[in-house]
Amino acid sequence: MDEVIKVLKNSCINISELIRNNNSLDIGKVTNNNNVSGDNTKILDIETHNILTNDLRKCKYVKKLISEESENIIDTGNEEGKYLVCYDPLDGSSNIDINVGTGTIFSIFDNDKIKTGRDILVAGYCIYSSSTQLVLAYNKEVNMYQLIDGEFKLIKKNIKMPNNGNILSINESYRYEWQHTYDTQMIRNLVLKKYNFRWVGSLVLDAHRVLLNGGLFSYPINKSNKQGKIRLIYEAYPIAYIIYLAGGYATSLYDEILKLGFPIDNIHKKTELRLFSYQEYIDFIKIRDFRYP
Ligand code: AFP
Repeated sequence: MDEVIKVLKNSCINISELIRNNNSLDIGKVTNNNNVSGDNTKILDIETHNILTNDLRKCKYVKKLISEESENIIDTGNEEGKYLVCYDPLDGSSNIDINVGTGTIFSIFDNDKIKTGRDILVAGYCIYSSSTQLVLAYNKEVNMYQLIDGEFKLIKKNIKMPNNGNILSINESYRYEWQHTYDTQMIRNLVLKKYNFRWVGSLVLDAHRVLLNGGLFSYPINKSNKQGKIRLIYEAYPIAYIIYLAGGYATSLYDEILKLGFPIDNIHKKTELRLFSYQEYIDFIKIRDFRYP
């Protein structure tokens, strides 16, 4: 396992270098292809997919790979391989060319023991923003590292989320397309409590804020995204695992994300995603289940 984590760390360092040393307008250009989810693929999406896929293929402990940018599961052909590694190589592609933060999200499973998101062995993400930071959930602990002088140095150990926050993170431009009123009611309640809005549009950064400062992130289903927009295997599961280990909550409307079955026959399946610290979770459940206030 340590070997696989080492490979992921190195790939993230290489991606960070690629982003910092190239013209963001060039690497943020759209290619002629859409990915399997129908998103416009940018040059950096492909380059980051290639870095991670080539590096992980060479690691003899890795058996299979699931990437946002590959239609099918990739078999590495490694005979000793034991692990499945799932990744969104570059989350937040719409932010590349305007130099707003992006990230890589990943998780590691034992390839022969996968039923739900609860079977994750390691989850993590790397943020490429004003600094490059890695968050790793491993051995029941969430730790945060920063890339300083070419190495990831531990800067925060055993992260625990606060009981509540003061930020509300939702793309309200879909308000009239939401399929129910719970989010609208939640927004009203939190605004009355003086919460402030923030929406980066890169899940990895919006989730990072919830992890460190508490609050709410919500991406409900809407008319254009009838199943939700967040990809279950390589976005929602790993973020949910990290938030959960740090004491927070990650759900769809009714289900815990980590309890959702692993969609092996539909690896790009999408879901709703809500992330909460404790107080916001309680508030949301009251609205959803008791129509309160
Ligand atoms: P990709 O950049 O990996 O395709 O994912 C972007 C994303 O799924 C997620 O990171 C954001 O939270 C969400 O899209 C933003 O969506 P909107 O543009 O609809 O606000």
